[in-house]
Amino acid sequence: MTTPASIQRVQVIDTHTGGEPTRVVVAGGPDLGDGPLSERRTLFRERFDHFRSAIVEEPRGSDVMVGALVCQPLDKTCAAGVIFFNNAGCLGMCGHGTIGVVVALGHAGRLIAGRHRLETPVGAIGIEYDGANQVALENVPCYRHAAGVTIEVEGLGPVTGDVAWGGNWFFLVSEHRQALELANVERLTDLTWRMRQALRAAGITGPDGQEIDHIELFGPPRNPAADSRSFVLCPGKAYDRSPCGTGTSAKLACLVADGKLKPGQVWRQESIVGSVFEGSVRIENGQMIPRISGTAYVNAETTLLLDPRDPFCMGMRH
Ligand code: PYC
Repeated sequence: MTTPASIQRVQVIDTHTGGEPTRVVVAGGPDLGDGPLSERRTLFRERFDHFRSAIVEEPRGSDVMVGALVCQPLDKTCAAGVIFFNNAGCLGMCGHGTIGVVVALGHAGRLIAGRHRLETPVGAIGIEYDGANQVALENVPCYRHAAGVTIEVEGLGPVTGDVAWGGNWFFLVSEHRQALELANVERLTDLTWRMRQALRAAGITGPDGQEIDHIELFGPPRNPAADSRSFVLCPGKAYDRSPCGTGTSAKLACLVADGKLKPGQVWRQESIVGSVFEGSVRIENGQMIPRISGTAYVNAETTLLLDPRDPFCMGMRH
């Protein structure tokens, strides 16, 4: 079979981390130059949004899919650079995605067992890889920005939560009277989406005006070995099937700030589908460094074809 030369070929490795998919672009992505990853992410956002949607949105992907563009690092102590994206745009960092990228690179023979560093647009992170499916990552520093913030949520009334950073911005709510069950995801999605809108309407942001675009609800775990169960709403309205690495980092920051967790103590966070991440923090130069570990599996290695004759080649919105 022959295919026209104008068809763009993109090599991907698909993984899932605790049920949450990551599509890792290992070849055929756009050339973003060799500047800082934060600048390359801006370039990607401004000039290659069609590529983002072609990789993660329908008809090749879905709202749940997170993409990871692997690139050359600027920081030569890093094994690779990575830019994460989803159906809503680019992410600062992505914990489940990092675990997926490491396992994908291991699968491709591009990373061996041991300690490495990965460069992301929000900083370099440390990783420890067992050479198979288990990855621990040392995330960017996490912190609680604001405690006990009350918002008025349409149809629900006042809701109080904390605003914290774990590589993305989170609003963390423990008092919500909702059952954190898969059977309840439509309601949980609707309520957390309304919380996000209420935060926006109230002008509650990160310290530099960043939107709080992830919402986390916490409740008792089902798994007796876990400390807590969570539901996490992502920016594009999909819910995270994994316990969310950046969200767990934000949770750790709040627990330590409240004196409920000590540095070095392990916290097991269960997701809405029952997958578990282990987390802990250590303090370095007064900053809280979260460590998150979990497992990922490879689902597919394939070549995506971007055929300009296809009316939905770049997704439904491009
Ligand atoms: O694991 O950090 C994470 C994450 C962010 C969005 C989806 N997963």
